[in-house]
Amino acid sequence: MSIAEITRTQSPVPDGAPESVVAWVDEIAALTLPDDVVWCDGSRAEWDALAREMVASGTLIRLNAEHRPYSFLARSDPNDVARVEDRTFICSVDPVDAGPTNNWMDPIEMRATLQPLFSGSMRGRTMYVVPFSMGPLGSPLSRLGVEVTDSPYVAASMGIMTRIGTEVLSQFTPTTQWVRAVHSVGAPLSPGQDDVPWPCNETKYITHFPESREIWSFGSGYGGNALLGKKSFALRIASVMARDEGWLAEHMLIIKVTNPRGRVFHVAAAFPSACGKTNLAMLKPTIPGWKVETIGDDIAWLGRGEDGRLRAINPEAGFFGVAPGTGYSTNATAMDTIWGNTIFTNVALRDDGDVWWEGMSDTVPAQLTDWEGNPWTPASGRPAAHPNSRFTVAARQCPSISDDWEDPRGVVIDAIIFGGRRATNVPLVVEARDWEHGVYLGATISSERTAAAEGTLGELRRDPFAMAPFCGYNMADHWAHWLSVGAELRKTGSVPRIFQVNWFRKGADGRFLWPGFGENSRVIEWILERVDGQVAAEESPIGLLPHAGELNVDGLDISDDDLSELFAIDRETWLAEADATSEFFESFDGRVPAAVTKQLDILRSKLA
Ligand code: OXD
Ligand code: MN
Repeated sequence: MSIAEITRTQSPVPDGAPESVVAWVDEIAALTLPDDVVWCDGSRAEWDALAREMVASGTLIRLNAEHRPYSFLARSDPNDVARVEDRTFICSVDPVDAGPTNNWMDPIEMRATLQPLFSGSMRGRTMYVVPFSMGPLGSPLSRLGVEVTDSPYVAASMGIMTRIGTEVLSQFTPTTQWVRAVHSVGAPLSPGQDDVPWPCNETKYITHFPESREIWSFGSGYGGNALLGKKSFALRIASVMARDEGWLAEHMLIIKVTNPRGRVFHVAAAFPSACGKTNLAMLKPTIPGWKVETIGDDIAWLGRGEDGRLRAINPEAGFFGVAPGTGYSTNATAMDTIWGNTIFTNVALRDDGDVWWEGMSDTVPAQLTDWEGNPWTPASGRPAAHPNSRFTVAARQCPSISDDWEDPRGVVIDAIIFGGRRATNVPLVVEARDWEHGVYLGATISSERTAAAEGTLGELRRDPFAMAPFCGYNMADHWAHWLSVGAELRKTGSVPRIFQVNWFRKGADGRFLWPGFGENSRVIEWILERVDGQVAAEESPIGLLPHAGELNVDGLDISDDDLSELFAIDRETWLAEADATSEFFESFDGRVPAAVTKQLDILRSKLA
């Protein structure tokens, strides 16, 4: 036994803590050698104590309660500001199981790499043990995990983003398959050494072992690198669990939509990062009689319910939203959600003790303290808030949260939407001909890196199913899995309809053709009127389009020319896109399912 182990104090292990968890916590503590081990109970008192300690240590700044009650600002290390995709690994036994869209490393080699990094990495710190549930407690769709972390910021954030603590521990049974998540900022303290407000390490590893359902994250305290319930568990590991168990873990928001006739629908929608998912999740329709309520803004777990229908839960309990660009004119609901009880990270601080970021208000404050803690004025020539600065807030605080957002059975999904950021080619909305065509639309989600010149195709950044950074297994197998889920759903005759949307198409003059934001409700209207059998659609080579005049543009200032450009299909650029897609499919070494490549043949023949 090492000296560090002898001097380590340990908070009592909660009564009834499962043996497998206790044994694992002991094992990780023996490796990382924290000074203390604290089991989080998830209570308010515990969160308050964590916040108090972080204010005392300088990790959090308490905001002026008059403006932002019980809210805090964290400033990260300037080198630890975002997810690090090039340091994110899928360590499957067989490299083919990671596929060409992931960084792969042999699990034995990765364990050997991580061992010396984690050895003693928590010295001088407290290790928090955070039992958490992804999904409502007790839902058949929920899954359990335990994250150990040496960051109080991560422990407190997990308490907002997931359901944590004693109640979660009571859900474990001796046979529960739970996910093991180890997180260390990688900054051990020697006796007497002063800490810094945001400890981290230049060396970073965000690693996933899909076969053993383990996550090991080293060196970063930021967002998805560290709040391991989110991208690491709920997408990368969960996508593998879902493949093995017959469900889907997807990078999708979920909304409930009520039409003027009072019919209720639920929609799941996948968009790549930075395409306005949180805005759509909190959409305020501009068209009369329509209502949108929020169930989730980032991740959906979908599975076949006992009734044979596709049902979904939001596995998270909070929002980790991008602050810049969020304001009363773009997302009033998000602004009303973050009135208080919020942790802000890397936003700017106002002189009155409130926060600010670019896009929060039309008027820019005359002076601020920027996200790095330096004085800032509009003349500084740099953003006051980091572009990836965030708010962390409980979902239940959202004024548009739906009454069924924690329904343990999940909500029935009526329509699935895939979106990308496309300057050219992709119309405002297209309906897939069938599930297989829908899978093709998901597989070909992409964004244009550079604005294309007129009549050409820009360079495409492929982001299939908006899962490129998040799929824990071979992406082509993910498409095959979608096909098999569709086949199962078809047996009971209730297959959700699939649509593709693009809010970002530009005209030849480089202008966005569609106003976006609240006006996107018009597209949701067309989609759900299709689902409800109220409108017809027109065949086109790329799918079903609204009949001319059937997209509701009442009261919208959009010219007929812009409207027809929004739906224009240019044969040449679509053939170029088909070529680019077939090149992309080739990168999967023959693993792309035949039903997906067949869609490419259908597209080409319809364009001919
Ligand atoms: C996110 C992302 O932070 O998708 O949600 O990058
Ligand atoms: Mn996301």
